[in-house]
Amino acid sequence: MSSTILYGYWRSSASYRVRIALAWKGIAYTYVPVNLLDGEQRSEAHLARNPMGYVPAVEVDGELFTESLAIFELLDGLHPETPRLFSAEPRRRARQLAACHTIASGIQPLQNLSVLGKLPLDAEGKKAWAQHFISHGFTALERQLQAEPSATGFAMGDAFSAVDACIVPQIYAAKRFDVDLAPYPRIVRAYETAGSLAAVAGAAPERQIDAKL
Ligand SMILES: N[C@@H](CCC(=O)N[C@@H](CS)C(=O)NCC(=O)O)C(=O)O
Repeated sequence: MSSTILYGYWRSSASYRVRIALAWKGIAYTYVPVNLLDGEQRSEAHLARNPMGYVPAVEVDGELFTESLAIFELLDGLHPETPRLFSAEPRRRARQLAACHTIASGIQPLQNLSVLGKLPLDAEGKKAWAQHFISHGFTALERQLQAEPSATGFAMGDAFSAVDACIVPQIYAAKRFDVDLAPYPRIVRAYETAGSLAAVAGAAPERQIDAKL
């Protein structure tokens, strides 16, 4: 039987993406917390898992994988019997991947812990920085979603996808930075639709064993 380990952190949005993906696919896994506030991500043990010193890392049968979107691809490939994260149709898949990257490349890296820590700004200045980049990316993402009809409320098309797995954690981060979500009705609708799934609810930060509330 295959074994899957997720190295993550309760509040990490990239870890949250992967928790959602694993739960959506019904893949059992062991969760190993890496405490980002204590700097465990920079330990030799963790750098061997993820050379960037980031979470998540996923270990499948002893083999390590990094980058949440690459992990999504891996899970679709290894578990074809489970619901897909990315469409098999190339055009829709490209649009889904682009929307995921709007979040994973265009928003989240700019408000990551280590980036905020390097800014010569006070707490209010850092918050304004994060709000700016989240709002900029959400404006683009809202347009991307508006171009994709959905009868069910999911982000792109009628089924849950990788895009929803990226939106839920990014809204969680947006709320932490008090971003006004009113201009993004399609993103909020996707967030609420995905949030009603048990798999998504169970992946919430506050439900993880390392949560400190
Ligand atoms: N592109 C990476 C991003 C990973 C990432 O930024 N992880 C953050 C938490 S969400 C992290 O580990 N930060 C630790 C640090 O900045 O020291 C992915 O999608 O997996």
